[in-house]
Amino acid sequence: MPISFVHDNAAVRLDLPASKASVEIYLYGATVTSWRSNGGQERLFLSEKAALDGSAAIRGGIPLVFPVFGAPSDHKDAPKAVEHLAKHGFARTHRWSLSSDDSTSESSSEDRVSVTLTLRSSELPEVASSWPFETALEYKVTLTPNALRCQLSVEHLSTSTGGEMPFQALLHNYLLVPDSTKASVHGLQGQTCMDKLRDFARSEVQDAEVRPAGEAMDRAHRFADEGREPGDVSLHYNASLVDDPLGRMGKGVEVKRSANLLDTVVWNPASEGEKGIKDLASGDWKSFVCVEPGAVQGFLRLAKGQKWQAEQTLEAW
Ligand code: TA6
Repeated sequence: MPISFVHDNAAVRLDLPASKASVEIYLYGATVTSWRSNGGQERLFLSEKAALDGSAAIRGGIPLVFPVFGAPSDHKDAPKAVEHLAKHGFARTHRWSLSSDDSTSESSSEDRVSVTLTLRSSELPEVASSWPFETALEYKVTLTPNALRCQLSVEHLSTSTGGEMPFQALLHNYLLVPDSTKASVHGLQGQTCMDKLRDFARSEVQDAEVRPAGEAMDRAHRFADEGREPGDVSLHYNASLVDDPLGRMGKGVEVKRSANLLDTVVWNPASEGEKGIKDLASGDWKSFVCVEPGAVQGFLRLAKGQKWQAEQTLEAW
């Protein structure tokens, strides 16, 4: 079966047996927790200490950030409507539903399989007090032998009683790496970097590669020129520097995205930062670099009845 339920029905799994590619998505948060590309190599980091019982956001994989990135107070321009939201919003901390559309033959073939999950804010009683809009989220995940496509749609329902809906969104990819001190992120040169760990200081990225190199990094990047597309960003494992004698991991992961995801956040807590994160085990910081496409500087706005769509494709190379 290309689509099955796993982990006591808490997650859905897609399989492409011929290529040994697979993906697992927890309904809680619609969080992708495992992506194995061609040959079966895992590409995402998932903490051994991650809560998988719906008691907290899942540490690892691809948590979905919506409708605010970080704490509302991180944003000078945060609209009143997001003021009472939890860090990274509510999408990652609620159980989504499986859409019935994926039972069609279109959603699965020998080299492609998809599933769609949905979440409606009006069905989440505890969100109603902090989010005055009726929002319908749809998340389609498509697996092909060497890539994972994640499509997010945000609809501000016409039945909503609020005015324009302000929001941010981001795909918080925890990319598995053989050694984060050796890994580098390419494609950010010339972008303006906003450094959360240096009081949100701004500077231009001069180098062709950005390396966490063992120091905590928490930065959002975007081109300063209005309307300039972000382009693709890639994570390089720098395999020649790390212990991967069989070369099983390949060279890295390419992060492609729709042009409306203008920001790329790069995050690694390093050894110091990791100590404050209870669902990371000691040394986990060496196993991932987060490369996160999103729209997180300033707020997008949707009028009632409007839909916003964005997507990323991760490709192993
Ligand atoms: O994407 C980077 C970031 O916003 C960091 O500031 C860091 O806090 C990280 O996300 C993880 O956040 P979490 O709420 O999952 O601990």
